[in-house]
Order: sequence, then C-alpha cells, then structure tokens
Amino acid sequence: MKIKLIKGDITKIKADAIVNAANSSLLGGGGVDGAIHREGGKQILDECIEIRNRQGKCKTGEAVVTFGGNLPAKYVIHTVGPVWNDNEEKGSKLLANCYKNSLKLAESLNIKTIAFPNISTGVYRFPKELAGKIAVDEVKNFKSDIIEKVIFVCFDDENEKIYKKLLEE
Ligand code: AR6
Repeated sequence: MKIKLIKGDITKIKADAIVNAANSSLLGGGGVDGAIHREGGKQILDECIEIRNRQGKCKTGEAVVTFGGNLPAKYVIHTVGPVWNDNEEKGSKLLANCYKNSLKLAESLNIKTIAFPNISTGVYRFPKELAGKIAVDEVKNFKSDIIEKVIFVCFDDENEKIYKKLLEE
C-alpha cells in the first residue's frame, strides 16, 4: 500500500472511500463529521439512520459504511474514535481499532483508495503525536492485496507537521 499525506479538506478528496470521525449516534456533529454531512447531503444521514435502526449505535472503535452522496468519494466509512480521558492504553487500543476496522471494511468493499482524517484529534482531544503514531503504525502494519493507496488528510498545520515527520521515518 502506498501512503500519501495531503493538507486540506477531506470532503474534496476523490478516493473510493473517505473516513469520517463520527460519534456513536451516527447522526452527525461538528468538525469533519459536520463537513462530510454538509457536503455529502441528506443521503448520508438517511443511510446512517437506517444503520442505527438496524444495529443501534456504533461503538467506539467500530466502523460502518454509507455511500458518499454528493461527495467525490464513492463511500464514507464512519468510525467512532475514543474521547481522550488519560487512559492511554485503552484509548490507544480503541483508536487503533478505528483504523483497523475501517481498513477491513474497505477491503470487504474492494476499495483501492481510502482517505483518513486525524481521528479523535479535534473535539475528542486525543494527543496529536500519539494519535498520529497509532494511525501510521496501523496503516503500515495492515497488509492488503486490495487497498492500493491510503491518504492521510491533515486539516491543521500541527497534524501536518507530525505526519510529515512520522512518514519520513
Ligand atoms: N477535512 C479534514 N479534516 C478535518 C476537517 C475537514 N473538513 N474538519 C476538521 N478536520 P473532529 P474528533 C480535522 O473534531 O476529535 C464531531 O462533532 C480536525 O482538524 O472533527 O474525532 C463528531 O460528531 C481534527 O484534526 O473529530 C464527534 O462528536 C480532526 O479532523 C466528534 O466531533 C478530527 O477532529 C469527534 O471528535
């Protein structure tokens, strides 16, 4: 798998799938979640409501998929990151699960390109360095014959700097 770093808005990325840093309600929110629902339109929310009716809330670390609606991406994989609460071990495992489960779901859909935001590093206050390290480790350790390219989309300068450094190593 090739790994790429982009600074910008994930809603503009033309990948087979973009990942959303959602919350367990799946009903939208602020940050990247708000942007994805705003740009993608009502189809995404309607599908999220269907998923909720079928399986209930989405647990932390798990992932579900909808179509991308009006987005350039075909699919949106919604995953729920952990809220940082100083329990580094538990939080790290849950954040790693977000990346792992999103990649597994992507493989099951035969997805070749997938873009990730910096899950949990906004409202959920996960330390950015640690979150970046977990993200890069999980992607590097995920061996796939299906996924060809993973794009890390950093929205803020701090994350961009962190990812640049991590990917140079
Ligand atoms: N494109 C790419 N990255 C973005 C964008 C964008 N358009 N907008 C923000 N980011 P956050 P969380 C970055 O808060 O911490 C929501 O309300 C942002 O700079 O979106 O996982 C949900 O509904 C940060 O680095 O998600 C949940 O309730 C990263 O995306 C809660 O926030 C994640 O920030 C989830 O919190």
